[in-house]
Amino acid sequence: LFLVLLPLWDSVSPLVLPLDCSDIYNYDSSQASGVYTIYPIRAASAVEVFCDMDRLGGRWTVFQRRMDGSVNFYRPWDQYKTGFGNAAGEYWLGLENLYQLSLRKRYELLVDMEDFEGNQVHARYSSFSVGSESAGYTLQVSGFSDGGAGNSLSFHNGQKFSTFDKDQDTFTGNCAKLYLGAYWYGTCHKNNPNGVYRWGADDTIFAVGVEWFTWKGYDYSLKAISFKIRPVQ
Ligand SMILES: [Ca+2]
Repeated sequence: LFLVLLPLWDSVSPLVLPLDCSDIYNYDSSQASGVYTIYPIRAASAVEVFCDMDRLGGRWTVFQRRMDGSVNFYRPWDQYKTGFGNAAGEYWLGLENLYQLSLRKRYELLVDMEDFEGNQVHARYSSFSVGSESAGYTLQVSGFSDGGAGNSLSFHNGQKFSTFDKDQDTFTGNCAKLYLGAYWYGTCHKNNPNGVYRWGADDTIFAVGVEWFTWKGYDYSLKAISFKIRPVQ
C-alpha cells in the first residue's frame, strides 16, 4: 500500500520540482511576485525566473522583460537559445526553455507594457507555444484580446526566431541586423521587444527601439515590456 500511495503523494508535494510559476503558486498560493527557481526541462535545468503572482490572477512565468536598459539584448543565437540577463531585472528565459514548457502544458500569453508617461496597457493571447530548434523555434500565437495595446503580435505568428547570426526571417535582408534585435521576425516586425532601449520618442533610426507598433508606432521605445505565460486552466 505504501508503494502505491507514495507516487500519488509525491505528485502534489513541494518536493516535486516546479516546471513553471504556476506550479509554485499551486504549491503555495500565498507566494508573492518575485524571483524563483523553475525546472523547465529536468532536475539539472534549474533556471531563475520572475514570477508575476499579481496580474490578472497571477501564476505568470515571465520569459522576457525590459525595464531600465541595463542589459544588452543584441546577442547571438546561442544566448537566445539558452537565455541571459538577471531574473530580478532584465532578461530572456531562453528559447529551449520555452519549447520544453510548450511540450508539457498549453499556455496563454500576456504582454504588459508601459510608456515613459506612466501609461500601462497590455495585449493578451489565449494560446501560445514555441516549436523545436529544428523547426526554428517557430512561434504559434492566437486568440488576441485587447488591453489597450492593440494586436502587434499576430503578424509574427508562424515565424521562426532570428538573431543577427541566424537569419530565419522571411525578408530578403537580415531583420535582426536591420532592427538591432532578435525575434520571430517576418518581413520584419510590428513589435521589437528585444530591440535597443532608447528612452522614449526617437525617430533618428527607424524602428530599432523597444516597440509595439499598434500602441506607440515605430518611433517610440517603451519604458517597460514583459512577456509572461501561464497554463490554460
Ligand atoms: Ca532574411
